[in-house]
Amino acid sequence: MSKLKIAIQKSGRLSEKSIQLIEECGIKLPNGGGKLITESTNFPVEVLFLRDDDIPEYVDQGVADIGVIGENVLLESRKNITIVEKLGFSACRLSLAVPKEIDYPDLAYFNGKKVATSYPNILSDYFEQNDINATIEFISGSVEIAPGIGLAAGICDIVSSGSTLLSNGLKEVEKVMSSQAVLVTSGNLEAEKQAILNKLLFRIRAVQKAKE
Ligand code: PRT
Ligand code: ZN
Repeated sequence: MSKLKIAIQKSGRLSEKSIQLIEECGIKLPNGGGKLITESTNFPVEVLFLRDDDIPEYVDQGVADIGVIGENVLLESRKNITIVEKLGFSACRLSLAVPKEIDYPDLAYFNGKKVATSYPNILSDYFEQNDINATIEFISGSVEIAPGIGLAAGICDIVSSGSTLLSNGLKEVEKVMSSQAVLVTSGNLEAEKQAILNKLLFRIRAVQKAKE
């Protein structure tokens, strides 16, 4: 019998909630051990633990059947995979921010400026849609320090409470997108796997309903 392969984040902001979701669906996972792949003992699923950025590619290639990622990572990946369910956790937004002392007029402020981000695809689409001509500087982490060290005039990064921006002397000026954790699939599962996914979705919806 085939098993549904679920890719979740190995360690980070989505990990705990992803495992919790699986367990709340009554799916037992053997605990710990630092394994990268594990099987449930009472439901036909296999869980793959990966970096969140790699999940879209794994799902697109069919190495994993479904995955749990933030909408920001999904959109940035530009992969042809679809959301099957919004999961309601790890809510955040992707926003543009500038040094707090800037007298920010509107989006045109970014014309001719450098903006640092880990989300170059989403940001370039956003600038293009809004007719802004800015230079995007890709950095993979600690984006918030870019304006302070003179690398960029502003940044585009994930914000949740806003305290990271504040402590780096920045202020949020535009929201580029809202995000939450979502369940994704490539959309071409074999019948047996689709049936397992349907069963899983039924349980996820029941769990979510119970929380309302
Ligand atoms: O190692 P791996 O690549 O798997 O993990 P990662 O470091 O890329 O991702 P991780 O674990 O930081 O975040 C996973 C996902 O959680 C993101 O893709 C978002 O969808 C979601 N999420 C929710 C967040 C936040 N909230 C968040 N606050 N992702 C990042 N942050 C960071 C942000 O980058 C900034 O540095 O937290 C800081 C801002 O937080 P506040 O509360 O100070 O505003
Ligand atoms: Zn990541």
